[in-house]
Amino acid sequence: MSKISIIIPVFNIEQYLEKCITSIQKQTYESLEIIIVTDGGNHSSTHLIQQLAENDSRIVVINIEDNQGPGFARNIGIKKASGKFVYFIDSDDYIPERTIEMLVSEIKEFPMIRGRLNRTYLSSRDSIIIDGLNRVKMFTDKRFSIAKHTTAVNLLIRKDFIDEYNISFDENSLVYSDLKFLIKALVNVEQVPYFKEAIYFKRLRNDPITNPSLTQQNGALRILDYLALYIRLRGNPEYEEAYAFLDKHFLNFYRKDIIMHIKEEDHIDLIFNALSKTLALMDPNVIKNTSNITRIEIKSLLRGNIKLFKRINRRHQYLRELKWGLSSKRRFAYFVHNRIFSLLPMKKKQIFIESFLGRNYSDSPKYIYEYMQEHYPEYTFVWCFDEKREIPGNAKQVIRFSIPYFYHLARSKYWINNSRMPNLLNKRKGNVYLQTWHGTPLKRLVFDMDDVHSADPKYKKKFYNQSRRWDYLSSPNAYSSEIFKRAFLFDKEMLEYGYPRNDLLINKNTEKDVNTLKDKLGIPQNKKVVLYAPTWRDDEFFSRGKYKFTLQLDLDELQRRLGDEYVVLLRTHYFIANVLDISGYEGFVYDFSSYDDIAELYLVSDILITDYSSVFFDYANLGRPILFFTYDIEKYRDQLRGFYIDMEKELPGPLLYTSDEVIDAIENIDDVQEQYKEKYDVFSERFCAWDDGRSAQKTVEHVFGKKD
Ligand code: C2G
Repeated sequence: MSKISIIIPVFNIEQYLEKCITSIQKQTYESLEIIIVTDGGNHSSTHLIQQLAENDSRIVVINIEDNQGPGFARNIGIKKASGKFVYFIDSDDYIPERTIEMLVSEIKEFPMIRGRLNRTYLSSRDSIIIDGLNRVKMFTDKRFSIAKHTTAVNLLIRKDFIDEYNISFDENSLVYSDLKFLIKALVNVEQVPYFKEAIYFKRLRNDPITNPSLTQQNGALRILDYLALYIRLRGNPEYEEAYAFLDKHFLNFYRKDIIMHIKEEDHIDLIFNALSKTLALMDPNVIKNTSNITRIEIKSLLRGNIKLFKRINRRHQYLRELKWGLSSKRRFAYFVHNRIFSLLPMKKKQIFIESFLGRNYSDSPKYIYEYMQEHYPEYTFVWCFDEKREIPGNAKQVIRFSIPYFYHLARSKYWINNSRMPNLLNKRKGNVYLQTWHGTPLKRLVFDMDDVHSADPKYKKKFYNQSRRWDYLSSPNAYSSEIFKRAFLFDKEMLEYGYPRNDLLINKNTEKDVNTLKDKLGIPQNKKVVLYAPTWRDDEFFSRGKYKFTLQLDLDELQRRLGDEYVVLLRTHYFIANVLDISGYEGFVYDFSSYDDIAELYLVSDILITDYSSVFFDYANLGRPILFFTYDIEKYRDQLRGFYIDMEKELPGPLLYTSDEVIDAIENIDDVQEQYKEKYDVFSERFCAWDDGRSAQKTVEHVFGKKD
């Protein structure tokens, strides 16, 4: 068995490293030398690496004091390698267990072999189905295309070939050092076998904001890095055979990457000279097949005329957006919003307002609206819903994503929202955005999450962009303020006045009001009420934004044991797309999932059952008993989200795991309440202290100014 040296450069990567190394240790091909090159950084993984090395004699650790980039680290690794072949893997990636075995079995007499990559956001995806037939393809003339993604990972290459041609990574390039390695190797071979199946997991980092991979880093630096490398390669006759590939690669980089970066005109200044100088090296024939506007733009670059270039770029960006806008109706609406409606004057006293993605008239936006209707009549409102509805006051209504929706968004100086607004919407200069959010966090939020298991893996990046538009953020308690700052990377004004949505719970908690509400809801006054309001699960969905919920409460048993005394209100989270089947339970179970305002359901209920939903933080304002039906707590806590508080210790009610336990607790609710009294008091003090029935007023006064 020939020895393989696997080289792994490590830099500030603790979170993913273990998965990477264990995937190598589990290889069916065992004759390995695992060279870990730690490349300066914060040393967070030192302990882990030491531990791994102690238990596996195949691991060799090289420590570099100062960070000098992965190219430098890999070159050191190559020098140290004593195997017949070298293989590169990145420390945040991992491989299925037969990868090395398969590469070794197919390399035959060739100097190197490459395999496909499978890109993934999750750590949990492991296995790859390999059918074993016709799996290797030979690259000859088109062999340079394997350098297209500028990565040398998943390449098995002979050590004596590396030495013979003195092949190395470019140490002056931080991001694209692999390109030189690949080009130098490829000009010295005629054929490269290539595995058609993916045998390598490349991790797509879900957090390009606080934990970016190299290619996710700052645009200007990355672009300058690329340009300098291109010059070094394109100016070297040794690589003549690769010139055509390099030119095409550069043009693509320009069209896909540089163009995006210079959407913002100020970004041009920093890269203009380097870009102009670099383009001069490119074969002019390469641009012949591009669009007119790209050609004209590149010509202005070659002339070194920055003013002209900026002008053409402006037009080019406009045309690109228009082309994009013409590709679908929805996109066209965004185009019209961003490029046309946003040119119209802004209405200084108009407020665009929405709650839970237009799904209902509820939550803090509702209470802010109602307060302003009474006390700030000079403001006009545009409410956004997914269908027209009856609401008090004289607000205009628009349907989400209709043309009037985009029109009023652009014209309203103020936006009030409790969840997210579409990613593609530009915020106008002068717009003021009050984000009220929708709950004290129990489950980890955005930048406090590791893997993202929900339907949209780009969640963190999108969330970041969306939250940059917020000017004010409502906070219900000091605990939330701290989390919001960190998890949302929020550094603007925090409005620490409690939740306007909870004003009702303080101001309308009287028998008379409760009975009036019961009549409005159509539930009997002579029965006690249990409200079941669970949250959604990140990994249970039909498609993006459409989640699935399966009822685990045994309604038969519930009715049998509690039916004389109680009625049950079911309330699923607004992400849940399926309707629960409650036929046969009429008069006992009521489905209020699509009812507007959960605060009214809190008021009429005597007991709340929930799980990991933030509803209990608000409900605690009422001082009534809360039960936690947490049948899947392990999965939820350990795999999906993780919690901010210790559910076992800090909750104001018991954790229950079966339907029977829930029923038992309801039957003995006085004992439960007594038992949790102390915890309940501590809990309310910590989370409900700011809710004093005047949150809407204080919030409005802060944003819109106090009335005399
Ligand atoms: N909600 C509801 N019905 C449910 C669950 C929730 O009406 N069955 C409403 C409540 O107002 C609740 C809010 O939606 O406070 C948020 O719901 P969570 O279950 O807490 O879940 P999520 O939308 O993920 O928000 O910081 C809070 C977190 O972000 C949670």
